[in-house]
Amino acid sequence: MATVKSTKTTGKKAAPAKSSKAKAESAPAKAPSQSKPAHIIDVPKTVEELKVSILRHLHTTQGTDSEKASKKAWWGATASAINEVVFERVTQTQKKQRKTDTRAVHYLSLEYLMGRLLKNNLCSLDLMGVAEQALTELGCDFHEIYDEEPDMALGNGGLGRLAACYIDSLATLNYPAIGYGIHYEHGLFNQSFLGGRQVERPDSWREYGNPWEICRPESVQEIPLYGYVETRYNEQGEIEKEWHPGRIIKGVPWDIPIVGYGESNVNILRLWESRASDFFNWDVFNAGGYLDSHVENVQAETISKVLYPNDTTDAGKELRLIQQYFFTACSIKDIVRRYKRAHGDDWSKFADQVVMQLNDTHPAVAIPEMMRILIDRAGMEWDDAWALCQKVFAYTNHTLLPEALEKWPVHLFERVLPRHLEIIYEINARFLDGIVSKVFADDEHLDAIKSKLSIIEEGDHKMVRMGNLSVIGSFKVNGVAQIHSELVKSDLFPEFYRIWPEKFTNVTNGVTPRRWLKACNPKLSELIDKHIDADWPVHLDKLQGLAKKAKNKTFQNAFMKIKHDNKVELAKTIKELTDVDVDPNAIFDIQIKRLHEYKRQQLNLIHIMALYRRLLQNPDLDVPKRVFIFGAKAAPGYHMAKEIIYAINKVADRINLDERIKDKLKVVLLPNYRVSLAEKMIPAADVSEQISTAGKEASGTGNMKLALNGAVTVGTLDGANIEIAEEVGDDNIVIFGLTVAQVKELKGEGYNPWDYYYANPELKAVLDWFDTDYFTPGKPGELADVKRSMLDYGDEYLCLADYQSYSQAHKRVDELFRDKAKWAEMAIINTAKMGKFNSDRSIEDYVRDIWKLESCQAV
Ligand code: 26Q
Repeated sequence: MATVKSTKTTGKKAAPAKSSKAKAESAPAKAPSQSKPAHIIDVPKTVEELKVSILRHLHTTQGTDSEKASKKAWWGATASAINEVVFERVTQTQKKQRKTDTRAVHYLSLEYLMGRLLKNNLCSLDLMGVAEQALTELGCDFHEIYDEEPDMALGNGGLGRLAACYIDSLATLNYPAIGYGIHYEHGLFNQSFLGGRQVERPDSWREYGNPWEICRPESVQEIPLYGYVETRYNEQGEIEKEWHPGRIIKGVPWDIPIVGYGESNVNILRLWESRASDFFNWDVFNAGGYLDSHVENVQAETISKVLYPNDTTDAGKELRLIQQYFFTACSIKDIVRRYKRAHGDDWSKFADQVVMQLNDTHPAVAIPEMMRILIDRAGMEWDDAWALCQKVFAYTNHTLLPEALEKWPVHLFERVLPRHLEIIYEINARFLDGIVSKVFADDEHLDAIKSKLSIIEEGDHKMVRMGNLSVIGSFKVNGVAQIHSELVKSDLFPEFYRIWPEKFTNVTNGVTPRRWLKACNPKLSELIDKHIDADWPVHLDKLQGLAKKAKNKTFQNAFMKIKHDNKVELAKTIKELTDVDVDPNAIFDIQIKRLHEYKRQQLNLIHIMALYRRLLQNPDLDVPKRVFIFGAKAAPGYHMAKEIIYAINKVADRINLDERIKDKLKVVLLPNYRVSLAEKMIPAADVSEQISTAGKEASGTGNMKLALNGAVTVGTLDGANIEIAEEVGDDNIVIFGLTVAQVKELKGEGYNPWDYYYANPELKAVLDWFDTDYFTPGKPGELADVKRSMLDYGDEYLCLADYQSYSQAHKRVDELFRDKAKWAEMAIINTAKMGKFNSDRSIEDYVRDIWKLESCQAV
């Protein structure tokens, strides 16, 4: 690697330019600010400045030099150089927000699936061209440097990635906001395959440090756990409660700057790391318990050790409840501390300044925690405290699946959070005796209604229902797509909806176009720049302007050439990861999402097997070549999901090596699906598989990312697919399968998958294949569980009922793909019509209907 050398750009300074390339090349000088405080160094803006800064950081931050630096060191040094710009903006943003003392949203989420930050931060700062040139001139391959960055995989899937998109939009739109979460030592596990079976290994994203984060010891919090509650009378003869915790845990905040796009704010994602409290352990230590104090340290540090890898509930796990309480309590203390700095002990403005968004029920324990702070700490009366609480919390529901609704055993709650359980009982009693008794006074089923609405589920094992707590304690409850929000009202919380109809609302999800188009698909972005205003990344509706080019041959060719180039790149990645050769001229049909029976990867699989069978019967069958590409992690304890992974891999092995079908069909399951792999797959997709059973997928967001990059959706009328269909029009999407109403009807009649099995010989033959050793030589029946799930176990997700329609949908895809012009037109229309699904629109919806924030630009 080279040292800094004189280049064409030496001495030139940057100015606003249309693209970062332009900026790198031409740069009139900008007068240095006279009033700049002495500590502020010039932030690197030109190629030459950035090179100097990278080299400086190679020495000072990485402790190496350009002769011997590893790629990791170059990446770290580049990130540190960029931080000079970023942290300057953090300070400006915080200063401005403190000065104006505006209302802010506090996004509470147990998950943030951030992915990598370098490329996105460069893109937001319009420094991509500058950085790429600087790294090239320093003798580095910038692609390789980008690839050094580990993904920040602090989330499972959709909900975690949504949080990441939302904090990006909040910063871009200059809304005062802070994201709170957990600083997991291990994010979502790394996945590999051994003999086709999923193997999980720990993810250690921070093993070699993380240049983006900064520790804030001055904001450490102490969090109580366990112990008992003392009830006593004060001097006025009133009852007072005091929680005597059995343990104190320390929460250490790490701040990660969230860089808004363009000239906008840099907000903060604050992640809490758990540590043993020095204060608490000192006693144990002095009492001669040196070893015991270390044991306590280990227990304390376990709290933020690892992300739970389930995307439905992990029933009754104590550590999970402690994680939830730990990060919510730290966050609320942080929020209250900041509020008190401006308002002292006057709580009257709190609800004007603070709104907390609960990302699903995971942080719902924030509600009793806030009550505890107000009553036990601030000495507020119950009614005043409750009135305040109900103005502060809003709850987003992300699922209708009954098994995914969180419940905690009462006895566990009582042991871990004794005071909170008391508060929950009190909230519940007042709710049931108050508004429920009033609204349903004349209902003959009042008792049944009460037991349904109660926060406590009665029975042999009493449970705390976090969904009910969230609805009762929040002023707004939203679903994440229109149909889902309707089902939240009609099926999930119908009685709550009767009590508070105005509480329920919808905010359809969205994705950030900065990461999911501009940064991940630079060629398409450049083409778009040439045809519409270059500010489309912040005004995504402008993509509409491409629709009028959809039939234009030159534009079609340019658009499809880029798709092809992206497919060539993905084919290389596929080769590297799986050693399978795929033809970029084939249809790239992609299903990327967590593995779950309701998402129906198994439906995709049986259809692939049917295609294979048709080809075996007639190898000359005139069908377009197809590559089916999957990316999916299964929760380590989810048996059937792991069996489906194994089945996909086994079927793939057999098909990919079968010369009889002449490469007309290929199947790959790419290992370790994650944000950075998604960024390579999505730009290369022709077809997007969104095939959940209608009514099961709350929204989906991969559907939006794929369509945005010009993929045609094959999908059910579920979640946001419905709204995508409305936007692109029926001609530009391939819809199949039962509707929500039809699913309900069929289930109501008593669904019998065997009827479909016997009625469709192809389907029967495919399912029977699972019993043989065709895909698992010498081991017949190894895949039989997958068949059983769709027959003996009742086919809960109606794969067989939807099979025929799905197969026809794919025949339609074949026909459409043969007509190159038609396909190009569809792809272009998909990109052009995705404006609605950008996360800036979602955030504006939240701001208007729920958060009521004012934008406050600091930069
Ligand atoms: C809960 C308790 C214990 C352990 C794990 C969990 C847990 C963790 C993650 C439960 C659920 C999740 C994640 C859910 C999720 O990602 N839901 C998805 O959210 C997306 C964003 O709204 C939607 O687009 C998807 O439809 C929805 O499935």
